[in-house]
Amino acid sequence: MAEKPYTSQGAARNRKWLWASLAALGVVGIALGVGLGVGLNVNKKGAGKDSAGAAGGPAGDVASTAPPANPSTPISNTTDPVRGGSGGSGSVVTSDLNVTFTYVNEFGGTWAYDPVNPFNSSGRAQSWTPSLTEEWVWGKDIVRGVNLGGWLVTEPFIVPALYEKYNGATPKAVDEYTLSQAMGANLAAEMEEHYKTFITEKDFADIAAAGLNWVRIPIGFWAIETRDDEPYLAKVSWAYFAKAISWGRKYGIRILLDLHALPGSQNGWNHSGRSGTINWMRGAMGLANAQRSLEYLRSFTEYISQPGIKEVVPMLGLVNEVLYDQVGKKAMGSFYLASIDMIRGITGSGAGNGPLVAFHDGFQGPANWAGFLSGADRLVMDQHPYLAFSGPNQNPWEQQTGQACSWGGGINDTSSSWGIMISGEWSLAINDCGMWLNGVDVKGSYETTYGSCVQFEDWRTWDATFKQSLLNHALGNMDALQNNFFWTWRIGNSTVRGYAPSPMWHYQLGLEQGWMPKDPRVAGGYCQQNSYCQGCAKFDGTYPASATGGASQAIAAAQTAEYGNMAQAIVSPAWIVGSQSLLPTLTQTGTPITLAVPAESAKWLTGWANPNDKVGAWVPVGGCPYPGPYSGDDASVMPRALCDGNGVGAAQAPAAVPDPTPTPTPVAPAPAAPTTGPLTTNPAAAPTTGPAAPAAAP
Ligand SMILES: *[C@@H]1O[C@H](CO)[C@@H](O)[C@H](O)[C@H]1NC(C)=O
Ligand SMILES: *[C@@H]1O[C@H](CO)[C@@H](O)[C@H](O)[C@H]1NC(C)=O
Ligand SMILES: *[C@@H]1O[C@H](CO)[C@@H](O)[C@H](O)[C@H]1NC(C)=O
Ligand SMILES: *[C@@H]1O[C@H](CO)[C@@H](O)[C@H](O)[C@H]1NC(C)=O
Ligand SMILES: *[C@@H]1O[C@H](CO)[C@@H](O)[C@H](O)[C@H]1NC(C)=O
Ligand SMILES: CC(=O)N[C@H]1CO[C@H](CO)[C@@H](O)[C@@H]1O
Repeated sequence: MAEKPYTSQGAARNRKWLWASLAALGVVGIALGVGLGVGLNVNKKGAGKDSAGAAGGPAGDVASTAPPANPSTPISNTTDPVRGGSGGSGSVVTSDLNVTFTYVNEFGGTWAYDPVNPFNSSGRAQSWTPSLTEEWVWGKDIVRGVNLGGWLVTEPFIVPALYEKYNGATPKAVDEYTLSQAMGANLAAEMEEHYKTFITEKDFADIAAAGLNWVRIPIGFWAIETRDDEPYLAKVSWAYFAKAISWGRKYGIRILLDLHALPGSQNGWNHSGRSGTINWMRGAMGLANAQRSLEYLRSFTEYISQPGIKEVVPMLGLVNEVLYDQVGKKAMGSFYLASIDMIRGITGSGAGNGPLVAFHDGFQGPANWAGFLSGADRLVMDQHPYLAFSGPNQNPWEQQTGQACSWGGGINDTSSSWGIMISGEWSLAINDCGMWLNGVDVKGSYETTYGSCVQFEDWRTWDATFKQSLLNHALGNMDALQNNFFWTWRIGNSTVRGYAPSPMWHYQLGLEQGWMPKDPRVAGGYCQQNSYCQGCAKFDGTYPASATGGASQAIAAAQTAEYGNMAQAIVSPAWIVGSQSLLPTLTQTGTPITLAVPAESAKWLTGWANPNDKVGAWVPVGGCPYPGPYSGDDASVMPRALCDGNGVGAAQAPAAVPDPTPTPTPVAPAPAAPTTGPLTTNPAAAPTTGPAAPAAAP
């Protein structure tokens, strides 16, 4: 989440690098023999599901299903008689940590885990949600989701205790970058303890019991690897994501994998890993960081497209919350298109072949993206409609609920005309109160204007009237947004205050304390019933065919022309314009990274869905110096010449040393330095779409 206007903090201006770009590499987007060798079998059709009310109001939906009091039963002869089995409400579950708890689910949900045949059994979140061995029907089934924020990508306001401990450190922990530095030698132990305890298997059972059926899980690129001196804990969060996949299967919860923190930072906010400048599709390292990002999306895609996994992780979010004003629509769109080409090259197109792919709208709303890549195979538009960050708001909640309801018509129109829309984040907050919501030790606009936020932060003082306002607000949002993911499932306690200090963002607490609905289906029709429904428009459940993997998936030619060149699309800061051919770039000669398969799944999974995908990984060109991944905001690091990859004549000193507070000045492209080999212009500036050729041989 996030959303203050971006403020430059100059944090990345700590190194001066000489750079030079290179010659020789392939086009963006890997190209593969498309037809997937791996059996991408289509799910069995779901049978006997209740409709979740695509066509109707709440009345028919809410008829509750009596909980079957099944005892736990063994599914098959199992190597793990303790954890294996299945059951309904009242049965006893043993978790992967050997913790025992009673499964309680008033909506007819079941859990199931069969270690012998793990991929053909699954829990069911509720009687009205298809299990993972059944098909999810877009337009009929509704995503009622929640984010697992603050877990695999930490945020000060979600896990304040982690950051409070290092508030006095040097540097002060303000984002995961500085937190990792502050933890120092304890990083692995402390961060893994957080992963192990903040979200556990039991949360998946509780999420199903709350009537929810999807989770969105933010993850940082360091789940795959870190490079050079990036301080994040590498690879460990992936092991926890893999656990979440097995929990999702056991309890029947689907997962949206959300790449939330990208190399160089895509928004300059703390939850991108590092707050400060934006160096992704922007600045001297904008192209190289984007190429790295493509490589990470590739590893994720290969993992989650495997049979047995793809049913649990049916959606991949490309990039969380790019800061539109700083990066620009063309740069965003061209990265999205390159990603989609790469992903569909791996998975093939059409229903059942790899994940749906979601892109974030940069807070511009669906009208801004009308027609974007129209015709693309299973492309999803993601918006994060927050009301919290538009100034020191003292309006009554009811008025803001009307605002939320007013979004419903546009969502329904876009669903009919373009494709699937989700609201990947939203909250109950209509002001920016919440401890460290605006960053560590940063006061928000409300506190600055009115002096105190404590009445919104200490939920223990809330009365029934206020809780009802929040509950109504939840219902209005859920009704208008339809396919939605609340941000977030849990806010951790502050050690200083002794309670969770951003309660308007805390789903689980709201459930317990009465400001979140016990059954989210009751939201159906809320806006209409309360006369909030200006501009309401019904969506009849029929998406354009390409949106759900039906016939005619082809991106309109005008769109591929507009967004087909990733390097040329980088135009920020303004000094880049005209110098794109000098942007540092990577080359596809590395070893691709296959994500680790948990030991218990090693019999069934390789981690790599498409054995024909053998293109080299995007890596630095040997012998060419690069600016640091976060340092490209400064014109002084922009190369003046191409690098041929042998270090010969590579580094050309910048024309001038920047003054301490440089005003960005246009950099004239310098003539290429003489080298021993032929210099070419940067091939990354070549068009990126169309059937891609195999990249440069490793
Ligand atoms: C489990 O094993 C026992 C004996 O080894 C056998 O009698 C039984 O049929 C098996 N059950 C299943 C579900 O395979
Ligand atoms: C859980 O208990 C079983 C035996 O009851 C044991 O084999 C297994 O190693 C334990 N797992 C953990 C994570 O402690
Ligand atoms: C379960 O999987 C096994 C092999 O993994 C397969 O033989 C069996 O037919 C599957 N059963 C069902 C009900 O899908
Ligand atoms: C958080 O604080 C509340 C009191 O506000 C307490 O009841 C709860 O147990 C605490 N949670 C944790 C995980 O310590
Ligand atoms: C959107 O369409 C759905 C399905 O027809 C309907 O239930 C809902 O009320 C509509 N929302 C708005 C805000 O019009
Ligand atoms: C400085 C900074 O990046 N602050 C952001 C930290 O994250 C919160 C929550 O997402 C934002 O509101 C801040 O703007």
